[in-house]
Amino acid sequence: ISNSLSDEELDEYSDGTVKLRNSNIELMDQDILYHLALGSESHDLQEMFGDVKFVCMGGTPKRMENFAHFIMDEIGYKLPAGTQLQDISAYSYRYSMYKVGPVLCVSHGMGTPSVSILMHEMIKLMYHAKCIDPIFIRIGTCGGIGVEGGTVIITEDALDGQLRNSHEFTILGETVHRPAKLDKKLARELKSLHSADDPYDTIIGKTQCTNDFYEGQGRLDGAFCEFTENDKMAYLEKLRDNGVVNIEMESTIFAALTHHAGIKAAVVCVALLNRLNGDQVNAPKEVMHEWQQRPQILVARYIRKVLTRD
Ligand code: R2B
Ligand code: URA
Repeated sequence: ISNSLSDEELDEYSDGTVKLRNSNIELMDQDILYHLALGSESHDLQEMFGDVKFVCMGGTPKRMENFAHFIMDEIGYKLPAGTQLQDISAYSYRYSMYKVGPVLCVSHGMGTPSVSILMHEMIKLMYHAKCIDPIFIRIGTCGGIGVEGGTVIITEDALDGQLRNSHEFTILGETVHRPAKLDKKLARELKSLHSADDPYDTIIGKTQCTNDFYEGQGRLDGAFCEFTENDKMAYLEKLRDNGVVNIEMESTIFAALTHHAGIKAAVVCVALLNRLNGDQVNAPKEVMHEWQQRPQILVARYIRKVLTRD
């Protein structure tokens, strides 16, 4: 496995474009981004994506399509006459991708493997397109720990199932850890965009990332459960005592791969429930829909701020 650039080199020589720590790619005649239904020879990636500044990702295709329409209004972007918003990756039948000027909205599916595949291809897309300083933001849902449903949570540190601030990879049969670091300044800036008028809290805290929704998050309501309610509560309280405010399923891989690529990133999730009160996600559909707009509203404020700043 060749790493063409060290961390220091990435910082020192950066002109803002994304460097790949893999010298194999530039030696290839073409690079097919299979799961995006794009390729470096079949498409003019620089022409299509060279102006991208923000890559927003979330679990479901519908949420990201909604976000694309929402951000279009928010930044006052007009699609070229006679065109409609299109799912650029429709023919991958895997992920969905919408482009609204400088904002790419991409669905990432659930859990580490799905996000990992997408991140490799999105980072390579940024490289082929020669994007300058793209920022990656995950807009997601989570379970709160001691935090009411509807609360917006910005991740300060992403922790794995064993509370390590890294993501564990298995590469050629070997265990490799990469730091799951997010941009602290970006997290603070996002938090500062909470408005006193927002009828909900926006907080910063640690996020635990698990490989499962049920047993992996200490739920009693999966198809299997071999621990007691007391075991579960003791565990969730231990998480809380360690500063963990929410649990989801993508933050460590998202943080580890963006950090490894030298890309600034943030994770903003809305809590669907307080896990100290239960396991079932049972808020009414309309309520949940409104909650899921909250991280989008915060991220839209950030994007507008940066676009008017530049
Ligand atoms: C939050 O919600 C999903 C599970 O319901 C998962 O993708 C996550 O991180
Ligand atoms: N997503 C998760 O991963 N966990 C929850 O409890 C809710 C949403």
